[in-house]
Amino acid sequence: MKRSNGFGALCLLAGTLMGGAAHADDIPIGAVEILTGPAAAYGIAIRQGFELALDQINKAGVLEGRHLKLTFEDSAGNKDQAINAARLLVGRDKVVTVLGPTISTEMFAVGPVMNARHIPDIGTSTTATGVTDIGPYIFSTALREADVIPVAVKAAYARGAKTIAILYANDDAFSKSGYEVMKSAAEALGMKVLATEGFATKDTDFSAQLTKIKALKPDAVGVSALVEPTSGVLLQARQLGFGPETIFIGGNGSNSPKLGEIAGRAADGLIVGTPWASGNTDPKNLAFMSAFRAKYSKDPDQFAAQAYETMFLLAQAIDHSGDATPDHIRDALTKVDHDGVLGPFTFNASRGPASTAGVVVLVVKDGKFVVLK
Ligand code: 1QQ
Repeated sequence: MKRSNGFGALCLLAGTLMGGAAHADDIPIGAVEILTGPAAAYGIAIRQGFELALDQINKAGVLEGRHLKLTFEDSAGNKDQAINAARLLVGRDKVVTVLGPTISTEMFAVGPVMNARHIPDIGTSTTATGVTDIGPYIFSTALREADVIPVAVKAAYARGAKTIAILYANDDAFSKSGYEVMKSAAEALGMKVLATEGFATKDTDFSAQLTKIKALKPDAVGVSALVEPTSGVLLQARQLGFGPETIFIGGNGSNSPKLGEIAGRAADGLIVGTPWASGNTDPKNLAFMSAFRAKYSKDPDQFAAQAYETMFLLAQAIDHSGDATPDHIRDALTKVDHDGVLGPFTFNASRGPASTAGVVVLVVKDGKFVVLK
């Protein structure tokens, strides 16, 4: 394995550099993300994070003249489409690494296929328990619900919540995992779980579940679901008379600006934990934020930040792999060490983020996320 010297400096330089053309020595990588349908806000943010990082990496030229060439395939949130997309990237484009898919339900379908083909696959937003247990080629740069939700539940507890009811989408791997974590985190604090209600991700009417829960007068209501159903739950909860005295707690799925776009002020008061917050004034984060704003005329979200960071980790692994073959990239990924917008990052022995410190709890105020004080 070879190690080139320019990589660290690249990250600081990168924001000021310009784009590049296709190259004979392109290194093909692929991404399977949700670019259409109700969960597209996640995949679009992720694509923006990848593309910003890619511009910077390719312009800085740290891969000794080689460029990363990223091809996207849309999974639309469908696990069969995600498998086909990943197969296409490997078969047609000969990608040496796959990024994504976006949701854990898709990763549990795609991961085994990539693992069997010995193609490294890095989820940047997959937070269910067990994702990286799929096999040695599967990595995740996202903190799991198990790492983040207990911090949010603790914040609710500290604000006086002694009882909780939980609503969750029982047809989605991330949502189920988040529910289990919420329940055990609440129980570990001595909170009483008054009710558990399920629904399907596609549902739009949650009034039966919310009516039952309202009668129990819980101090907190946990919602573990993707952003569209979470928004629907919040809108209906307000219509049914849940007021600010009830603390709503979300999971990773609610941590998208889409929540405020759909639910508006009905989302106010929801608390959620995150590994990345826009208010982080570390110079690396400020540089990322300003480069992102310059390219897309809007602020990044957590999903964009995780994707941006992941591209730098992958570039470092490819650089250190020497020959950019999937097996050598996999081995190099286990040793990456990068201090970027998520703070110092290495993988643990299970190929997830080594550090679970630094979870920030946010609260929605006027439809926007602010740090919970
Ligand atoms: C998962 C998630 C989703 C909210 C990602 C968009 O965390 O499916 O694991």
